[in-house]
Amino acid sequence: MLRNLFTLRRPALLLALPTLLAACQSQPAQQQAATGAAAPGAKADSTGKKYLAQPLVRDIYTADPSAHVFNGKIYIYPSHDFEAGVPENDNGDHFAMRDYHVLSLDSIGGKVTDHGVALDTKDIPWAGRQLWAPDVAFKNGTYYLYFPLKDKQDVFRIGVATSPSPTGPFKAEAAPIAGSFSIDPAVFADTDGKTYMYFGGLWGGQLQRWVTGKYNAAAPDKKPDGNGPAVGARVAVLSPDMKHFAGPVKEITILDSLGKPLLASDSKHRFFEGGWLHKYQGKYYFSYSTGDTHLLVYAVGTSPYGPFTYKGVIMKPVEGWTTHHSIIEFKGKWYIFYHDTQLSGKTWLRNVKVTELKRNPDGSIVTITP
Ligand code: FUB
Repeated sequence: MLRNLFTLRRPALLLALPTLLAACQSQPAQQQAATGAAAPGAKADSTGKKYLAQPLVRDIYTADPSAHVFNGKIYIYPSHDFEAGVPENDNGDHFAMRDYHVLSLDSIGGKVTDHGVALDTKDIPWAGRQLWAPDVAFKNGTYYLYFPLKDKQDVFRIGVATSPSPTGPFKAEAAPIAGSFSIDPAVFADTDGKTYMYFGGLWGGQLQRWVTGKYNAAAPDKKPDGNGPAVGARVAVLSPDMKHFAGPVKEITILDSLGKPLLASDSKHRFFEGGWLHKYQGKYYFSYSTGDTHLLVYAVGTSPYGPFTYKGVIMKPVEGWTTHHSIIEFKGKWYIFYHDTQLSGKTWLRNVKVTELKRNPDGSIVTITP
């Protein structure tokens, strides 16, 4: 995750909200409720800026929303941003998140409930720092929370924590998933019963340190560039107990319309971070953030392992450096959950939103202007 460019994109008017910030810093581990709605069209906020949707919660800062439908209800598993006071740098050290809250809602536009702290770094035995974008899966009566976190050697790994409830609290395993690395786990359960984890993120997410398959601490912490192949997201099938990789970690290839793998220099199309997999009419849609070009894009394939062929832009740049998304079907409609920086104007204090995802008759996704 590259962070210095955000200053170029920082809105001229920073919406500093001191009282809100104070509330976020002293966030109690208790139930809270706030409301938000998916807007049918852009609406202006009190500053006159127009946004397609409004923040789902305003009492805490939230980002990287992974949404799922469990028992007819929508649950959102976001990062919990807060003002850690860590100076900004390119590696994203200022994204120093320490816990997760789970949000839920019965309907799009309805009341959003914040269920309080679901997992805290202090309860993760192998924790170093920085609890980034999580995801959740359900199997055999248990909810599995997957989370990226730097270990005590400052290397991002992916951990798993379990709970009998979708809202937690979650209990972390003693060690991260063996063979896991980098950030942004996204879990997809296929119709044949297999479950896959997609993961990886460049720059601050450390994916470039793993290009040979082995960890290279000396790899420069910047995005790969040039005419070499793009660095792909990774995918691994999960074991029946959902706590291990049951097969090798594979790299995902994204092809252009001519069937050629995308190049590292193709920054408007290649994978950067925040992958998500959903299935629509039998095809696998792999969507992701292009990071430094600020787009959410998608590619389509016929296997959960890819290759996927690049198809287009899902969402144009949001306010803030970049966004991170998830896509779900709920009551016959498709929705995309994402974040921007409407509440704070600061790239490390984000707020999650939702809007409808529309498709053309051929299954292609209609580009959203947020
Ligand atoms: O929230 C921390 C990181 O920022 C996520 O892991 C990335 O996807 C980006 O949203």
